[in-house]
Amino acid sequence: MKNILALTALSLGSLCASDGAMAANTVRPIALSDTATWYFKEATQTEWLPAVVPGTVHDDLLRLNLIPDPFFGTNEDSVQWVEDKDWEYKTTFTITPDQLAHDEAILNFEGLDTFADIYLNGALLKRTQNMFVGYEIPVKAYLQPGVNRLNLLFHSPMKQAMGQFLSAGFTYPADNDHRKERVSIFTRKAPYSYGWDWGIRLATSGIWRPVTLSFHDQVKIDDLYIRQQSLTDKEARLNVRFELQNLTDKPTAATLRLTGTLDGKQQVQKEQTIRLEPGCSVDSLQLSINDPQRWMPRGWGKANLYDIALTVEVDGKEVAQKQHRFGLRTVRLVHEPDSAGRSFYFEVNGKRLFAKGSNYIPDDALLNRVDSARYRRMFRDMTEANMNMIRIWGGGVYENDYFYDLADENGILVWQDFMFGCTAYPHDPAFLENVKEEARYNIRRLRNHASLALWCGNNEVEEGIKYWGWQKKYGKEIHDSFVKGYDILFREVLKDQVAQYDDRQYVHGSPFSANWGRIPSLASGDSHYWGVWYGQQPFEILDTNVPRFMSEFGFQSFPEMKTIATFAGPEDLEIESTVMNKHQKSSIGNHLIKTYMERDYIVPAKFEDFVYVGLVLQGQGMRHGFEAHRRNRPYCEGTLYWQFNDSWPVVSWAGVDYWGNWKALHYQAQRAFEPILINAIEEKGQFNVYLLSDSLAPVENARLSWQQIDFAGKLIQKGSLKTSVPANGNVLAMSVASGDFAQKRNSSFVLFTLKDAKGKEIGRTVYFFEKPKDLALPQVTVRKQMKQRDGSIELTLSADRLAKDLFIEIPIQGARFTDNFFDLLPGEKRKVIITSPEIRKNGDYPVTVRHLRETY
Ligand code: BMA
Repeated sequence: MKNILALTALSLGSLCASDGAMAANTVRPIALSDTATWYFKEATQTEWLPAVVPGTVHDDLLRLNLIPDPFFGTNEDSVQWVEDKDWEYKTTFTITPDQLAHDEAILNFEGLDTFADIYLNGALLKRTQNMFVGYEIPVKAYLQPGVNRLNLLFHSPMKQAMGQFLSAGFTYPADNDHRKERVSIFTRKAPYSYGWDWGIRLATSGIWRPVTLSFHDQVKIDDLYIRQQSLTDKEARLNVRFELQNLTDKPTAATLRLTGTLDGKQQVQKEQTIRLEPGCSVDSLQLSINDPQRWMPRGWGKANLYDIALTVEVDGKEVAQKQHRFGLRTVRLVHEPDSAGRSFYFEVNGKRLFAKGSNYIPDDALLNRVDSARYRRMFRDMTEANMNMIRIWGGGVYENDYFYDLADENGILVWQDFMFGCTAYPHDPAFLENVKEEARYNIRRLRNHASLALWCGNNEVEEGIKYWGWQKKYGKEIHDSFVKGYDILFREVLKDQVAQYDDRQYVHGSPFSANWGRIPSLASGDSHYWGVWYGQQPFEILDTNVPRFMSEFGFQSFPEMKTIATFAGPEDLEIESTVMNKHQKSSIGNHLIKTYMERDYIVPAKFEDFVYVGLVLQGQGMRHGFEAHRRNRPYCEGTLYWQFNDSWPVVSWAGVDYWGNWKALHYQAQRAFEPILINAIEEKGQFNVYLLSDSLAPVENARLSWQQIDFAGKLIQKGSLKTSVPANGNVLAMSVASGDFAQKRNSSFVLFTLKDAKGKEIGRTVYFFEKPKDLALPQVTVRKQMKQRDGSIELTLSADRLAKDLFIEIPIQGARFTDNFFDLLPGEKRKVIITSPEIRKNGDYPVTVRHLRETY
């Protein structure tokens, strides 16, 4: 149950440094009560109502039917009052005299959203002002035998920040903050909760992360920091630094034991006895691991993880333990001047890595709904799509520990933004202190994770200051203060915090300097290329406007119909209906989708066909970019699409919708991110076929075969050639005059396959010569056979003529498909497995199939 004062797994932080950096801790907490129940109320009311902790006011109101589902219809509007109120939470728990006899008791709040006054038994323990910081509060002196009362008063974020807003003298350029009084920038609270151009506004309050109480004797481990000092094939040397607290008032002799374990087998152990003076001590032990097994990113090998554990014994008795999983690897951002400008690539274990991935936003407007199954599903979405990197974008939250654990296990590198995005920020001393505390807490919490690759100051703040017209809008004085604030916050304060607490690299912001309107700067650092979309440039511009690292580019689509049906009724199914517009937060979004669709597709008349073609358009367009970025290695060494996920059901740039359904975009990413990709393109009158590999193994004696086939299945011509694919590099395997493929350009395609020396297929691609709207697509009915069992449906599809961009739909949210949004070739028999725990052997599921030609 969630409504308990959880007293299970504990995460302890540093009292020495008065913050709460965490690492897994095995000091057994004593369960005070499994029945503590939480209550909440609006501050001016008298009646207490049952609450669930962790959670938010919105979650509690929704569960009690006191607000309507904010995601449905236009309900967003009717729940906005919640953010203007103050809210109280309370619970009681019982303490025994035995528990009180321990040397210390720690009340640990892992996250409070945001302005909370914490009271225990009539005493004010703390006033908080930062959602991103966890607090460990020593409470032994406040506890009493018998019943103890814990109360929290959450101040409305609007009211709390209104004084700052009014005295600032101007409104900050936080365009994504959907209220006239833009207070968001004053509050250290998830920026997206105030609205975004894909986001509902739900400015939440509440105990959003676990609360625990634990007891400690003699010694408490406040922090365990594992640093890799050197790594060769023979040996890894680690420095393990720890912060210990002697909780007694006498010097204590403590025996420290440090162990390193891999796959359950102990690799190394070290022991040392030290004298701890009362209070805090910082010390370290050296550990060397022979024959180190490296942590490899996805696609390059196994993500090996060692368990590093520290145990403290006093008088032969274990009094404290802490452990963390740790990966041995090197990661370096190579961000150096070169002949073109300035490079931007990750070197992992000494090799250049082409980063394939996406930008992650918080997966829900109500974050407590994201349970561990959902986190695991998201990592499956990443790994199945051959991704090796995720950027945690700066308008959301620093994720919970589980997210980084999954990233470690799955070999997904994490690019971590600090939580600042798309606006200037204040830089007064109080604000900077608050930010420092937030940075210190999160750096210390996350620095042991192998997956963590980079710290980045913010998202698009410098770009805003330079290019978004703020100079004109605000005048020189205010604009100068934005520039000064930027330098202080992102070039000094955060940079210094990273340097102080971690060995990782830091970049002040993303993009580094490039703005899509100013092409020359694409040659330096990472870029967000919005010429496609905002600039209305064709997708083909991505072939030539290639950055060193594409950290964002994107294109919107409506989510598929079954997702739309979760927030709209049949009467709302029009592009511009009031309900659809509530779920389209980009004012120019629909216009741009239509504009691009007209260029490449026949725009369908029916709403659901428009939704479907929009999905296809987004997927094909983005794929063009992925291929261009890979083709341009080593100049360009990464592509992260905007955006991986959604925080509610909405029209957006996402590749995976709120309910976990892959859009065409994510299937196209999966294909374009295959370790070996066949990429055919017509360039300057030549028909060129590239083989693009980021696999560490070269392929010798491979065979590339091609067949030009018309839409009715008739072979026009074919050929093959022997080739090889270099390790982690590209080759132009075939180059012929485009004129060699002059026949039936609008009614044929070329099917490429690549086989290794043993004849195993290692690549496959279908190439079309013309835009979809110029193709003479045939009318065809797709035959389907279904075999059903509990949990899955096996679907076999076939057609005598081409069925282009075929989309299979099943009205089960989050159902997984082994493939979807593909071209069913003439005469081909294609098997697709659909899986979902909801599928029953004898259930009746209307599986439908549509393809492009059916939409006009
Ligand atoms: C990007 C992001 C977001 C935004 C997106 C689409 O650059 O960083 O701020 O949602 O553009 O406008």
